[in-house]
Amino acid sequence: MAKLALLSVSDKTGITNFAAELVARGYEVISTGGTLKALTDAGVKATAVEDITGFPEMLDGRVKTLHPRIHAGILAKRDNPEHMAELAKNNINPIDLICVNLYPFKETIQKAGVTDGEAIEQIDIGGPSMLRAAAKNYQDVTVITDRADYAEFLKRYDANEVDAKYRRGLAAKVFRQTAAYDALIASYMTSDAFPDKLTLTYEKVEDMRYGENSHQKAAYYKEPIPARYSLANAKQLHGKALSYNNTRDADAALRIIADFTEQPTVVALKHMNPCGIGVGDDLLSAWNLAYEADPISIFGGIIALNRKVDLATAEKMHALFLEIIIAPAFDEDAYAVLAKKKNLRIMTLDFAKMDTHHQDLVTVLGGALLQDADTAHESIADFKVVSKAQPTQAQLEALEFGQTVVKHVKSNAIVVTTANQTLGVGAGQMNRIDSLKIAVDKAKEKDNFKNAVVASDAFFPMDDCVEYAAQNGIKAIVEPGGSIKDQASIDKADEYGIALIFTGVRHFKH
Ligand code: 93A
Repeated sequence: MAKLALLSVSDKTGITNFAAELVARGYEVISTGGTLKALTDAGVKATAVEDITGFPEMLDGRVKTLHPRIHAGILAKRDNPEHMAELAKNNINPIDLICVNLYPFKETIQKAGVTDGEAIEQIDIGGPSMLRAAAKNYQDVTVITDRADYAEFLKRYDANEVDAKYRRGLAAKVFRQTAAYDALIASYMTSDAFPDKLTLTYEKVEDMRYGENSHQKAAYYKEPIPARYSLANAKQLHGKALSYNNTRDADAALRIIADFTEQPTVVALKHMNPCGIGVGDDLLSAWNLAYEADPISIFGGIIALNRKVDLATAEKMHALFLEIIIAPAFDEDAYAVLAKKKNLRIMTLDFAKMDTHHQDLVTVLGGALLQDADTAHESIADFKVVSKAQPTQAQLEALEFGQTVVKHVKSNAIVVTTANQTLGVGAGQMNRIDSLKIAVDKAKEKDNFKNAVVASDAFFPMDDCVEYAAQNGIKAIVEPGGSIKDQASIDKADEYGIALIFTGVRHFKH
């Protein structure tokens, strides 16, 4: 009896050749409607599934292969005499090879204007059933769902190396594939932002050279349909592949720059924290401000710019060692200058305000935490002056800028800023006063420090922060408030004539 192969594929790339190679190796091919047509059109001999099942395809193709003559043929254990006797009794032939790829659900839901009905119709039922049956019975059946495996299978077949280990690997691939396929359908159908099961699916982009450190292995995965505004949709035009740390830093820079749309803005970032942010009338002046904010830390930094990069700005950046430059676009001459550095990663992304609701997932040992991303934004209208001193308009603008920046800094976070430049960033200290000291001491070096204000990501637990800020010449502070010792900070502000503003919104970023 000839070996049977059932071929049923939506993506027909390479299928006629694969089928012909199977026939050449003595297989008899069974096929469903569209696949059968492709094969017979190409002159490859194949039998219609209907001729095996004795049933026509039904319900607009919803029922094609869902039949005991197919599924018993796949699932029978060849070393189980009772299984084989049952097959024989019912005149069913065992099927040795299943080659199936599924209805294009992912591609369908991405089509503009697709209806729910059209999407639902692309949920494959018969395909996954055959794949899973064959994968369960991998000891006896070879299952192929990835067309990249066609050539490998034939090679192994010829070398007599289609062994159980190889078939188990193909089976595992099937379960990953059907799990991912179902996960996407589940997420399409699920409206609960925190469902009872997190059905994630990520696709490997690439293996990375290493992880956070060279002794750690790593790979980069992306969502099957990544958000429009995400690193996964950025285009790398030039330079070395992004490292693990680059990828996280670039993501952090993109999250910050998304909060600055109105004016030309440059974000310089190191180790997930902004080291300099400048807002200017043009990109060059924004660059100058971001650079001068911290000319030391910017070395080896990640730069995000929210406008098309011009030659003058490119020349400034070219003078420095930078890891990544990402912008909506580059002027041709600007790109030419930057591309002189072989390794510099030059990337583009269509910048638009990251206004869609999104969630962040982090892992802990044995679990994961999912939360809404911190997209809250407080502007001057949300500020509540709690001190006797009233802020000037200029101070209010600086406080708003500081408030926008500080939520992107690792807690405990303090930033000292003007209305268009960070002067000092205190990040990731285990107490607030140390962050404040780092930020203020750095800011004090700057000529324009006299107009500087302080923004804090969380409340002051005692009055020492206001005291230190005041002692060093700060005139206005914004913080969420909410400490049981708020009054002590307010009294201290009044003692020094500082304008103190509460927002009521904390922005921890751990
Ligand atoms: O509609 S189905 O869920 N019902 C089935 O019985 C069935 N059998 C195979 N989809 C089914 N398939 C799928 O049809 C395969 O997974 C494959 O993607 C596609 C191939 O159809 P055709 O050969 O007609 O192009």
